[in-house]
Amino acid sequence: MLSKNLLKKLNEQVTLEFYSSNLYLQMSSWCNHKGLEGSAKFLRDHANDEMSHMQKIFSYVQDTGALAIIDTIEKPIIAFENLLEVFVQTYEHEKMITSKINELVDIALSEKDFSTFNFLQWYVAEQHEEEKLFKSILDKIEVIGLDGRGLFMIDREIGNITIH
Ligand code: OFO
Repeated sequence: MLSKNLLKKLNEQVTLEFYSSNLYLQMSSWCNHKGLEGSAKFLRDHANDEMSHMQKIFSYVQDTGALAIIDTIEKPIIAFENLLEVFVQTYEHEKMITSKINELVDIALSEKDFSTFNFLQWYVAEQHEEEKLFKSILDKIEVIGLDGRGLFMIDREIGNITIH
């Protein structure tokens, strides 16, 4: 059985994963609008991935016999300076999510809720991959640059990334 505090935090994470999905979906629309089809596809796929993160926690909360609650989902940012800003934002966002997951793990451990601790290990590994992925995109942008054909090349590269 989940403690009151852990239930509250897990439900907050459900809402946050919804926000992640909306953020990436909104970013994909910005990319599409700018003709950056590769990045638009990648971000749209990633938005779907975030929905699966949400669903996993939603189901876990329900499986414990508790009530999963979806709170108000914050409106995502809609305008960006350029593609670099989009991916700086994604990287910063993922680092924030990692800190929220770590917080959850910390609470589960301190409450000796080993079932939830075990459940959260998937998210710990996932966040490692997510940060690595978005950092690698930033590194690519830095190497290739966004000037002239660089933007076309980087967009194609991003479009070729497959989401696991
Ligand atoms: Fe991008 O990992 Fe969930 O939020």
